[in-house]
Amino acid sequence: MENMIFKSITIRGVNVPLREPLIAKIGNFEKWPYLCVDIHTNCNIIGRSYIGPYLVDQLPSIAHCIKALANKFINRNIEPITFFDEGMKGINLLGYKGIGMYALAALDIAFWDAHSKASNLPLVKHLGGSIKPLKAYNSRGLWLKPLQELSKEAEALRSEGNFTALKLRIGRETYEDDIRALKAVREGAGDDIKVLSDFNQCYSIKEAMRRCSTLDDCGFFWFEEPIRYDNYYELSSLCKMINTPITIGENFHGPRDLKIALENRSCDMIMPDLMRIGGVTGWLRAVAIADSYNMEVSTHLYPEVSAHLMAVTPNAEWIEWVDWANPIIKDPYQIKNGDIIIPDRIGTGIEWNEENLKKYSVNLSL
Ligand code: SMN
Ligand code: MG
Repeated sequence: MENMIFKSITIRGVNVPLREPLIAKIGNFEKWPYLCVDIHTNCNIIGRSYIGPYLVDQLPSIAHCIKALANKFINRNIEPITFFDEGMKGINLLGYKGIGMYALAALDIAFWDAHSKASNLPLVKHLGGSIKPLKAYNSRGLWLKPLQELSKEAEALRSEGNFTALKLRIGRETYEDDIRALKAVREGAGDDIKVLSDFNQCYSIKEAMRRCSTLDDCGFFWFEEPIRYDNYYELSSLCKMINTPITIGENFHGPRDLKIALENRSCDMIMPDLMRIGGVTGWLRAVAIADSYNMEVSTHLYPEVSAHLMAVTPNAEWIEWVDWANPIIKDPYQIKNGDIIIPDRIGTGIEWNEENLKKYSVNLSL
């Protein structure tokens, strides 16, 4: 296609009830807020994206930010990388992290969706990769809830997609409780299940050193975010003393954060978040840096678009599977034998469940 011109944008907010509440050290959630973006073009193509920026009260401010950034590109030929670089200049005075980056990511994903649709290819093929099954772990449960509930839940979480790995939230009152939680998960899901763990930044460095040493070699597959996410220096001392891989990355705001973390040897594995890393363009740039460190890469949330990207990511490891966006997606992605299946559709394959977008609508005052 010669030219695909960006004509207008629609941004809709929703707050979608979760099947069960999320209880983690970072907060408790009963609903999950999303911004759903549609990029309209001069042809029949619509580019779509969603971001889930955690805080429903912030949806209007982020939506305004998306709209202001989008205005730069109206009536121009859609060129996602050119737009990303201009978008970065556009958020310079706001700051490269936080809502500016979320807004840029939301646009970038939608532009790439449109761009791959224009070449009549799924995003992964448009990027030069192939459609293949990608291994996923089930992350949609095992919150900080009573120990006696974990076993049954672990069994159910494993069997709903024949998963080989689950994520358990830890940082309970005592380390014995965390070990009991791990045992309960294994009882329910089987001894061969891999158990990834997430502390959600709950410790000081001293406490993290104590906890992680005690829990080291208990069989956790990784320890995620034991301390504040940006204490790279302290994270590096933790990495040196603990055998279990330390994983961070959901709080990298743009590829540069990843570079600083890796330069400082602050983790053993990474798991960037599609929104915070800067969408498709941010992801591609980030994993190129990770590759130069031979770093294994997993994902954080956004399994649908992340699956396309993991198929072109060097050293790709785990896709974090959550089904929280399923209610807003027309044909939700499927899991088979623990793998996420990229649908054979052009673009990212995301279309909206219009009924639910209406049902869970949040006013953005745009
Ligand atoms: C997480 C994500 C969303 C809500 C709470 C906790 C977590 C993860 O950090 O890695 O899934
Ligand atoms: Mg996490």
